[in-house]
Amino acid sequence: MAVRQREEAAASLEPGRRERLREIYRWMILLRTLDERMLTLQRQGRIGFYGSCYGQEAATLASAAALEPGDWIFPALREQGAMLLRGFPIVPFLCQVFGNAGDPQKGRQMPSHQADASVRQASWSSVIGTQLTHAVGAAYAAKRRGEPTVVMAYLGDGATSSAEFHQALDAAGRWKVPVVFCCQNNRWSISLPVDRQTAAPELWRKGLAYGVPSERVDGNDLVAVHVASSQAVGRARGGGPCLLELVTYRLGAHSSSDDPTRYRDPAEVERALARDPLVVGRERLAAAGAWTDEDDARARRDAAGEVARAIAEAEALPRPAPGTLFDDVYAEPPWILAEQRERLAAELAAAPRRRPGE
Ligand SMILES: Cc1ncc(C[n+]2csc(CCOP(=O)(O)OP(=O)(O)O)c2C)c(N)n1
Ligand SMILES: [Mg+2]
Repeated sequence: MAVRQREEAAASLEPGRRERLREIYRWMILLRTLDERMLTLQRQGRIGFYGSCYGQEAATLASAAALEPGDWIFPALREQGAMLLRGFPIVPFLCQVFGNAGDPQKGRQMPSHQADASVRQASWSSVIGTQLTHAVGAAYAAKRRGEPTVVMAYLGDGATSSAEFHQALDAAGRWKVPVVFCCQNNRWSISLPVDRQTAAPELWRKGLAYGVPSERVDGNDLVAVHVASSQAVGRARGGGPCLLELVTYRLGAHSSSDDPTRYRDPAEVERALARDPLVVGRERLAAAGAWTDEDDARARRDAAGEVARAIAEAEALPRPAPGTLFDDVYAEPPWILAEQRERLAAELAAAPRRRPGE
């Protein structure tokens, strides 16, 4: 399949899709608000680490919004916000970043690596590319069981140079499994620009080598992303894989541990800001009469209030209880762990202040 231009799709805002697009745009505002606040908290020392989606809100949310509740997401590094759109509550989402008692992962995972089976989202894969073979495995299992599940597997431009990308595409093409690969080409892999990373920077073409229908989409246009993703998910359900290259831009730092002014020309970022997905999305919706200045003001006000309330609630929670260290590993803990848990409880009861940091 050749690359398809999405301008015609971007212009089409049929009534059935209108409300969904407004909803996605509200989530984009909420995610932007959340990322800004959390990066401030990181600089204030209130959280240790944060990975932001800044500039990639349309690519993340408008693609995930094409899924049904029973479908799975195997994210890369920027798609945690999809969990919120798919119904995961914001307070436990934030508790994961604080690593506190409200964190469903009990403080054991690196911050920003949210995951929850209730919304069928696997963990952010810190090892670049490994989620792709897992996603193909999950899609293969769904196909063998005759389940209608679609798996959406995200990756960055950098991940297209990983061995797993090629293994996953090869297997998905061969087995015709229901997986949609969403490659967020944000132009950078930490400090390496995409044209220095690969001799074939039109990443969508890499899918064709494996017999996987592939196309390039404007990843900053929520309408284009949503239309392309909905079609891809529809084709995958009961059908085969496809690869979408969502062309976007990482407006922020790689993570809270990175300083892009060391390697990136600020003029490039200035140019990219003209195509900020929040700007593009607002123009798209407003041009179709689907978004007003009042809608915008209300959405921003609501997002600021909701984020502030959620942070206050999450930050007030204590650390995970030390005994939770022993949970979730064995269905029936072996005697040696049961004994250690009892000993820890006894020691803490005798000297409760000996917890580190207290
Ligand atoms: C296998 C592996 N190699 C290297 C790294 C270090 N690393 C972390 S993020 C990253 C860049 C990822 O770039 P990309 O796939 O484009 O995703 P983006 O960060 O742009 O969303 C690298 C090289 C890693 N985590 N895993
Ligand atoms: Mg990248």
